[in-house]
Formats: sequence, C-alpha cells, structure tokens
Amino acid sequence: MELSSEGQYFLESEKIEAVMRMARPNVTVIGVGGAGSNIVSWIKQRGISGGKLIAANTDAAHLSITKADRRILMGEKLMHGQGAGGYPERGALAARDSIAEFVKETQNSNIVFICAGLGGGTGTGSAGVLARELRRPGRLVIGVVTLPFSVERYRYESAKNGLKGLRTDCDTVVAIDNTKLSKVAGDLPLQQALGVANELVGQFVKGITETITTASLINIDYADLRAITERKGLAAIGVGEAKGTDRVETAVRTAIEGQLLDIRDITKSQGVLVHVTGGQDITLEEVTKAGELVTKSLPSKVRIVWGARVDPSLEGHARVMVVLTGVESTFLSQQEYRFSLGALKVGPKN
Ligand SMILES: Nc1nc2c(ncn2[C@@H]2O[C@H](COP(=O)(O)OP(=O)(O)OP(=O)(O)O)[C@@H](O)[C@H]2O)c(=O)[nH]1
Ligand SMILES: [Mg+2]
Repeated sequence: MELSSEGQYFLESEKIEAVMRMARPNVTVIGVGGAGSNIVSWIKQRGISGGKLIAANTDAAHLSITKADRRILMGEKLMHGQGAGGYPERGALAARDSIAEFVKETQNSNIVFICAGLGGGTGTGSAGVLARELRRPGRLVIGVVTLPFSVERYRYESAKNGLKGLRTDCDTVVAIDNTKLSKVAGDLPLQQALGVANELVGQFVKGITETITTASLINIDYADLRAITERKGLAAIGVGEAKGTDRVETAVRTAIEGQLLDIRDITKSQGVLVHVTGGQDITLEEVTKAGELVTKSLPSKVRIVWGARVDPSLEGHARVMVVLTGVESTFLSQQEYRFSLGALKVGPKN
C-alpha cells in the first residue's frame, strides 16, 4: 500500500524525533565527599535541565542533609557511615565497594561530571576510582575539583597526589584553587568562601549541561565539548561578569585574566570553551565580537568552542566563563610545605 504524502511526512517526523531523543546528551553529575555533596545540593536547589544529580559520601550524617536525585552511602560496611577521616585510601576503598551502584546510575550517560573538594579522604580517594571505572568509549568523564585554601596547607600533599591522578583518570579535570577564588571574591571568611566555591562549581556544571541539553542562543553540542575535553588533562576556568556597553567584552577579559588556577602559559592551552550568559537583551553581535577578542589573544592552532544562553534574571548583564584545557599548573610543581612545630607558621622545606 502506497502512503499518502502526509503519511510519509508523519513517519519521517516520528523517525527524526526518535533519533533526536537518542542523540540528546544524557548528563550525570556525581558529587563525592562533603564538598562534592554540597556542590550537588547547590545545583539541586537551583534546578538543572537535562542532568541527573547524585551525591555520594561515606559520612551518613552529611548525606542526610544533602539534596540530590540519588544519594549513595559509600563503603557502609567499612566506614559505618562515619566518614573517611582524611584518608584518601579509605575513600578509594569505599568507592570500589559501591561501584556497582554508580555503574547502574550512569548507564545511559554520555557525559559524567565528578565533583569533589581535594584534600580530604572521601572525595580525594573516590574521584579517581569512579573516573577510571566509569570512563568508556562514547562517554566523557569530566572532573571538577577544588584545591585546598592556604590555611589548609597540611592538605596540599594529598590534594596534589589526587590531582595528578585525576589528570589521566578523567578526560579533563577542571581545577579551581580555593585560595585564588577567595581572593577574587574579596578575602571572605572560610565559611562564606566555601559557599562561593560551591556556587562557582555549581554554575559551571549547570551552565555546560544546559547549554548542551537545551536549545540555546548558540549551542554547544556533544561533539564540540568532546573536541576540547577528550584526553586533555588539566583545565583552568575563569569567570567574569559585567554590565553596560561592552559588557560581554569586559566580562571575557576579566574571565581570561582572572583564572582560578595558577597556570604556566595560557597560550599553550590546547582548547578553549567560552560560555556566555546574558539577559533577554543580549545580542548575537555582542557575543560574536567577544569571540573575536578571545581568538585574537590565543594562537590560531588553539581550538575554540562557543556557547551562549539567555537567562532572564541577568537583564542588562553578561556572565562569561572561560575554560582552558590541556594546561600545566604551578600547583603541581611547587615545593612541599610543612608545619613548623606547634605553630600555624608554614614554610617551604629546606
Ligand atoms: N567547594 C567546597 N569546598 C569545600 C567544602 N567543604 C570543604 N571543602 C574543601 O574540600 C576539601 C575536602 O573536604 P571535604 O569534602 O569535607 O572532605 P571529604 O571528601 O568529605 O573527606 P573526609 O571527610 O575526610 O571523608 C577541604 O579541604 C576544603 O578545601 C564545601 O562545602 N565546598
Ligand atoms: Mg567528609
């Protein structure tokens, strides 16, 4: 039987939509340890389109106040819900013990974010285990981690080891130095600075996820993200916000100049992702102009990916996030520090 042209058209539409549903990236965000769970709670409270939120911890009390779509108490038999006490080995054991649940929860995901604060036991030890176990062809695993505040120098060694591993365990690991972040935010007390860090990481993950999963002014698709994050090692991010004329350009400049990780040489970046969010009044022309600015400041071989979204709450403003992948950081090569006895004074080893 011959189909009428309307019938043919209907069938085609059905097929295109089915393929579109299959092609839509599926994102899972996993937060591990206290910091990771707090970041997931932040995102959950704001909402995220197109992403599933999982919080995992060895600390039952903290998990009980965490907001997420799924909560996983890791290594229950080993740690009895009492945390990993600053020992990454214990965090790693806990993740191995609960790995089946993570595999199941991420089954259909082609992008997995793993968020943690490096320096403690659970997040530092479990992030690498999860990244290695969950990484597979057709899926990007992106770590998003914070490095300890300078008042937490005793945690540097463990954070440094954690970060070194994650550079190869993940496709890309975005590192944010809490000390640099709190300076940018205006030297806040620790508790408030943690809040700023959660917000920044949360906004980063939410922004990228939504730009990929929902229609935007300028879309970033899975292939774009893959081009700049697949097997790229360490990444730095910078943020900028501005209003008035030239707001996008000003925000881009602030973002590039104020990266939240000490990197050796920005021109050696392998890939750059620029993500602009602005109010209803933002124009394509403004965004394009800012694109030219970034292109001019980097060597032509660097791959640049663009995305822009409208957020009605940002009326008159532009917010820009720049991600530089494939960078080297001085954090990993700086001298070891030690505590001098009985005091909070710290200094480099002789
Ligand atoms: N962004 C952010 N960072 C935090 C927060 N709390 C702690 N941190 C940072 O993350 C590091 C690790 O702390 P936690 O996440 O509490 O440690 P954990 O992974 O739970 O490890 P254990 O408690 O030892 O099992 C700290 O040294 C801080 O630098 C938070 O709420 N947000
Ligand atoms: Mg903890």
